Amino acid sequence: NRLPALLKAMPKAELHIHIEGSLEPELIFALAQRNGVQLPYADVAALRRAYAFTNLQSFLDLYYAGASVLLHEQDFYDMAWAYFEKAAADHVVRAELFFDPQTHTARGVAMGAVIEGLHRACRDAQAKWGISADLILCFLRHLSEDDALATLEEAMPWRDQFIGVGLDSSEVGHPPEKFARVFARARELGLHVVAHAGEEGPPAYIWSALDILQVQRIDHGVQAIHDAALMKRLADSRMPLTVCPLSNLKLCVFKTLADHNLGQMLDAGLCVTLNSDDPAYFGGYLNDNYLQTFAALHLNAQQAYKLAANSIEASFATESDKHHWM
Ligand code: ES4
Ligand code: ZN
Repeated sequence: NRLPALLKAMPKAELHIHIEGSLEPELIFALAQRNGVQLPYADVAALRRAYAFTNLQSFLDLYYAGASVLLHEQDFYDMAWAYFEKAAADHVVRAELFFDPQTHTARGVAMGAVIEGLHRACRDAQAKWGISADLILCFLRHLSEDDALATLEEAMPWRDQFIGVGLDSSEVGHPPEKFARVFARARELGLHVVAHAGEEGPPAYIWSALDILQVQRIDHGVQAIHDAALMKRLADSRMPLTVCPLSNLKLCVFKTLADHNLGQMLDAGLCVTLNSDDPAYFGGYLNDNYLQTFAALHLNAQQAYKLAANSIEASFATESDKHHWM
């Protein structure tokens, strides 16, 4: 059976990775020491033991605590560089990295330190491994739209160092329409627009991400399965869904990987892609997501090619790069 070798070697794009979610416990402790930040965990093993999540919020609490060790431009660089080393090993040719500036600026970290550190790592990854990489600035949906608008304005001096905006954090109770104005502004600025929708939230949140935010991709979107008209809309428009199976498993969206609806979404003709979300917290990078999901759902080589091709198609790379990778 040569499927695992194919899954590993295929050139693929990763379109749903929160770079703060790639921060491994070892790097969290190294940065805490370097920056003199106190952590409420004795050591790496104690932190790792705390990674037992019951839902999205139980994860987010630890994810924001972990990010508190990031203070300086070099910290952001080192975090992204560690991710690119994994991505290169997984044959990722294109990566679109989410980052959460509000998590950092709220602690007094300069916007420039965040964006410049991450952007420098993107450039160096291109030079060292030929990975095409860009940044997507995400708004925290548990905060206000005014806070998001101020964050977008604050990032404008670095407009050429990110390609789009996204929407993440606690979904239920914070529907996409809460961010209608800031997404309209982002679109006016020529930024790409994506949003998390239908991870834990209802199909209605996917409809409003499409119709009100006018997103170009839906992040997660797995709850679409409960709405036949929405499934038809997504299929007919070839709207990409950035699905993250190991994330869904760890956050108890599905009871087991065998229960995941990826196979049904592929069968329904959706433009599904596979991604790692927060690999340091969810137990695997991109190839782990491919390997474990294919094993659990008994997917085949044709579906492997389909998912990899979808990831390239759904990316915001140039048409010439896409052509080169297909
Ligand atoms: C996230 Cl899994 C997930 N969902 C929503 N927001 C997030 N931020 C980081 N990981
Ligand atoms: Zn996510």
